[in-house]
Amino acid sequence: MIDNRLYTDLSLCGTERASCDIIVRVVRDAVETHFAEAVGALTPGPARDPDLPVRPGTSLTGTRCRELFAVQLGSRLLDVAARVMRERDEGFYTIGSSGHEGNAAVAAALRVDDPALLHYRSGAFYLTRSAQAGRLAEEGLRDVLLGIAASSEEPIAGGRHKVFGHPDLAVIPQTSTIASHLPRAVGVGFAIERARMLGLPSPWPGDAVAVCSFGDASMNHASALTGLNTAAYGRFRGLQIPVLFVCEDNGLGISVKTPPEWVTQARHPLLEYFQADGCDLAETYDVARRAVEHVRANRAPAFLHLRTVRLMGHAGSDVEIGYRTRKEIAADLERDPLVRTARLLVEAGLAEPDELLARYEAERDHVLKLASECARRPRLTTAAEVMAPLAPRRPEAVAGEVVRSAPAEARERAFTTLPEQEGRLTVAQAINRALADAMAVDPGVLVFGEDVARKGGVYGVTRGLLRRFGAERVFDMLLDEQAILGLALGAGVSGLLPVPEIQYLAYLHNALDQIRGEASTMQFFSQGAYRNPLVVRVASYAYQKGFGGHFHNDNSIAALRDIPGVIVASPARPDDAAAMLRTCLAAARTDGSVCVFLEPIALYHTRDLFEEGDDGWLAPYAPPARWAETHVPVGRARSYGDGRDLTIVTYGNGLRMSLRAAVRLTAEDMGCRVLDLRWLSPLPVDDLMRAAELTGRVLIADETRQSGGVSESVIAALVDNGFRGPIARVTSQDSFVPLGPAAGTVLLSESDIERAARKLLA
Ligand SMILES: Cc1ncc(C[n+]2csc(CCOP(=O)(O)OP(=O)(O)O)c2C)c(N)n1
Repeated sequence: MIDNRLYTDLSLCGTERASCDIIVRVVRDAVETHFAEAVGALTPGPARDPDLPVRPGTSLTGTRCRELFAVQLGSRLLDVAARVMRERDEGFYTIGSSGHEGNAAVAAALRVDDPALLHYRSGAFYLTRSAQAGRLAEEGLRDVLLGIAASSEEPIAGGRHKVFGHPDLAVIPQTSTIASHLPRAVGVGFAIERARMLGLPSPWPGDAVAVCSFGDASMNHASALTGLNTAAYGRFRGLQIPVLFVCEDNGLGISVKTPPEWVTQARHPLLEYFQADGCDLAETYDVARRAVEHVRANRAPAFLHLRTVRLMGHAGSDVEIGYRTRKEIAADLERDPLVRTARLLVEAGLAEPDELLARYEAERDHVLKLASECARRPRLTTAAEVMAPLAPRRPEAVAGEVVRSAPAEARERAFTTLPEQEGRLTVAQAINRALADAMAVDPGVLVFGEDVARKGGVYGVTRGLLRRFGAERVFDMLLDEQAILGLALGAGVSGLLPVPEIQYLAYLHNALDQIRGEASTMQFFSQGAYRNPLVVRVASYAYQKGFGGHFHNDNSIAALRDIPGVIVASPARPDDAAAMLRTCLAAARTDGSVCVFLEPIALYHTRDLFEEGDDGWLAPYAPPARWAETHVPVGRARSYGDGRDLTIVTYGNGLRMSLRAAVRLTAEDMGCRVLDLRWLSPLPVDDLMRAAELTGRVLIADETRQSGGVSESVIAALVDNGFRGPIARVTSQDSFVPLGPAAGTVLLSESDIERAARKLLA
């Protein structure tokens, strides 16, 4: 029975550190005491053959049950250790798995090579899988304890976070953003089948099942709904997506109750549904096996609903008594899965209560000793150490990869006329040809998004790719940017090279977490063991003629530029667009880079620069033999003109406007040079400084907004690096872009640039 006195004390606790320590201890004691009392009271049954079912009607044998009890116990003691470590200031993470140890049976129903994306309550799953891989029990425990201790020796995140992950166990680490891994899990399931279909190598076997677990409250999240819906939609359309969703339903999201039966009622109707009492190991094992078998055999998604409990609160310092009744807490304890498995063993005559209690104590000592050892292991001590795996950059290797072109026959199949023989191309045409070239050389390149296949994109950029490369590699997705990016992340982590398209920049924002929280953190939290190479093409910026309004003319990229490690490319000209796309694809392949490729919609089909009919914005497509010399490394700008009076720093649409303004100014003896940044993250700081020093005066022409726009960083870079000359900037307004001619009132214009330049030169 739970000790009510202790919980009464708890309600008096404040949130000071000392009080928190008491809370942590009291809650831990309550769970441990309950285990001892409940197991001590069990009545042994007649001895059964351990090779037979541990209980009539189950497929779980006594031997397997004993093994799984061992990992369940290990998982429970990791939570105990996390709390003890916290009390000693040796541990930094106390969200535990107590009450969810039934997920050991889910792991047992899967294979060690089935890719797993796990909920943070997956201690028992992880330990089971570790044992399945032939590792010693102690190794799995140590992995987790090193994570709690934030030690740099922790095998996956190296002390950067406490996650479940291991490259040898096919466990892909997840961030703390609940549910954000479901879209990726669908992508992994999709990629298992797609790689098999295309005959491509994959880290996962062709008959693998992707598994993805999450809590009941998380199931309400938009990203979770995206994952569930995408899998169901794919299935509805006849696609094979072997993904098993496991909802571990403890009825709570921190303090908020999930209405009873909500998960059952709100589950996706098109997903095969399995449910089990997650506190009953034998039942969970039987049902999980059926669910896994369904997914594996049918290559179809399924939803496994496990009813669990949450013991020891949400995390160490959570004062559960503040929002739950004692009766509710006690009812959870009565369902303690560790006690339930102990009962299975005792009633099958496979263990004595005293033996299990002695084992608990011995194992507890062992885990706490391991915890003390782990707490003494090294931690990350410098920013350089912390950041080492963030976004590896090997520019020489990338340059080497850029020149890898498709064999002549493959190119001839890909193009009716080779693009280098087509004459001068527009930006849209150049990107289209570079995509085709990439697809011809690398069968793992997949192009997908909204309207990219049959229609060839709203602006025709992907036109013809479906016909040439087939529906397996060029396909339309359902209308959900999270689904598009999630699929890309799953494909990327599975060895493919996804090139998804986001139809308009504004719509990237409602799926940004897939880049911000998921894609960009993968190498950081796995020390490069897992990576998600990605080139997201985004139709971007304003100045569209005839198709106005904010959402088709968004000019904000602030949310992208502060994501550590993400490459933001912003080509303006056709030749740069093709070369920079090659660079991004090579960086993705070589370094696993996450690249956002911002395509200026208004320049897609632009032909002229200075005068009507001058074709000044067209450029020829470089043949593969010239890809080395035309290579544009990440972080290198392009300079125009040789004026000595003023440097105009710009990019995107600003380049064309600045070049036009510069010609007029130069004609009046005001010598201008124009610098196209081309890369907005990382900024080409060296080129910027050189161009600035050459004239001693800088005008920044920035089509993004005044607040949070690119110009802020350019000014900061100039000042930080010691530029002392005058600096001015012209930007768009801090406004959304209105429909029709009014758009011009809030957007940077050519005359703004010219006026500001004259002022700076006056
Ligand atoms: C997107 C996001 N919002 C909020 C949080 C903070 N948070 C962490 S866990 C949690 C509750 C999750 O509950 P549930 O999915 O039921 O899982 P449980 O903890 O009960 O296992 C919340 C709100 C988060 N991690 N991510």
